Amino acid sequence: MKKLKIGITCYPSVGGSGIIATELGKLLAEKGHEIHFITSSMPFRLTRMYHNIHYHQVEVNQYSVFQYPPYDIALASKMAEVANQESLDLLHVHYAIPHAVCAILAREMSGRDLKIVTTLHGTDITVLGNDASLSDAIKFGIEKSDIVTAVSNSLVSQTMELLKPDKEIQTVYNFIDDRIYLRLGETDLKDKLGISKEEKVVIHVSNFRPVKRVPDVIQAFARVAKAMPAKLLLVGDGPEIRNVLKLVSELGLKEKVLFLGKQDNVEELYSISDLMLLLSEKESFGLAALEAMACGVPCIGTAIGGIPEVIIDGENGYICPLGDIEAIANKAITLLSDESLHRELSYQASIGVKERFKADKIVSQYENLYYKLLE
Ligand code: GMT
Repeated sequence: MKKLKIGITCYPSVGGSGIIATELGKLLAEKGHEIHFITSSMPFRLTRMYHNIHYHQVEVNQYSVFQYPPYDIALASKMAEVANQESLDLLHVHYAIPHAVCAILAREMSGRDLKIVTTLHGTDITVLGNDASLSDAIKFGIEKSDIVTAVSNSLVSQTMELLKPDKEIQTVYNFIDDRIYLRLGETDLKDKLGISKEEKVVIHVSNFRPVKRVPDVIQAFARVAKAMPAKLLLVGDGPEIRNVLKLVSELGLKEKVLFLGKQDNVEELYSISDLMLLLSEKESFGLAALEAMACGVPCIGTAIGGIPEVIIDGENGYICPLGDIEAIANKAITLLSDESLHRELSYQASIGVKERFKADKIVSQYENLYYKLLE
């Protein structure tokens, strides 16, 4: 099969869509394709040198005539420039707006039959899709892309319901690189974090936006901590952090909750964790739950969006109604107090993830879409 030249655009800063886009680029490069990241800054997961991965920075100049810097126009120009210079076969963009719309403009500017694959990640639909000033542009981005994928069946249905695009949208699930996400052997990390051997470790990883419902995590953990010795690891940072700090203090949990901020090697933290809580009110997939499960951590999630496609109730964790703190805490306490149940769910978590969301399998699905498009 001919090796492809692929341009990838994503939000390069911390976030599930940036992680997936970057990991996809790295794995495609390992398969011999030539990858060109066209982004506003270096994707944060691009930590080592690959001879066949190139990075093209989008530069946005600030002129006094502009009230807002013209990022979208600068991105489209860069996409067209790279497409022509490098003879790209296709652009794979993550997020309908602005990225798909910029890619459509770039195709026009390049004058070439540049193919566009768009992957929807959630926020572009579930949040922005409800904004009347943006929904037509999102629909346009979807309809004018050559292929559109979404990261869960739930996101496909929500997009169809909300925007009614005249376009087929296919589910291509997010994936996990099981060479990185696996349960690491015994370390002294628990000790270093001041967690004793008998304490259970509950973890939550997110960008602390209101949709993540971190206060629900704290409330559920408060009940767990009453029932057994336990610590809560909070990983990430974002707009809700002050409210969360306040709640932790009000509930007298300061000694039991560790605020770890943004962390790169989360697999080390998952490897000392017994349970992950993902209690969001919007979540198209829940990549953090997938990463945790690959490290053998069962998850409790809400019956929202794509979460029930990742966490299978009673098999590798539990699904609870949104905001039902009692139900969440009861499930957590049952799971953490029953060693054999925990062992079984933990085993199923890591095994199931490898079967359903293994990187090789999902990356091949994207590759097949590219080849079909270029036939
Ligand atoms: O969760 C976020 O707030 C970040 C957002 C993003 O764009 O990175 O995550 C979305 O994409 C991830 C990767 O596909 C999914 O795992 C998240 O569920 C999705 N977030 C939402 O739907 C809120």
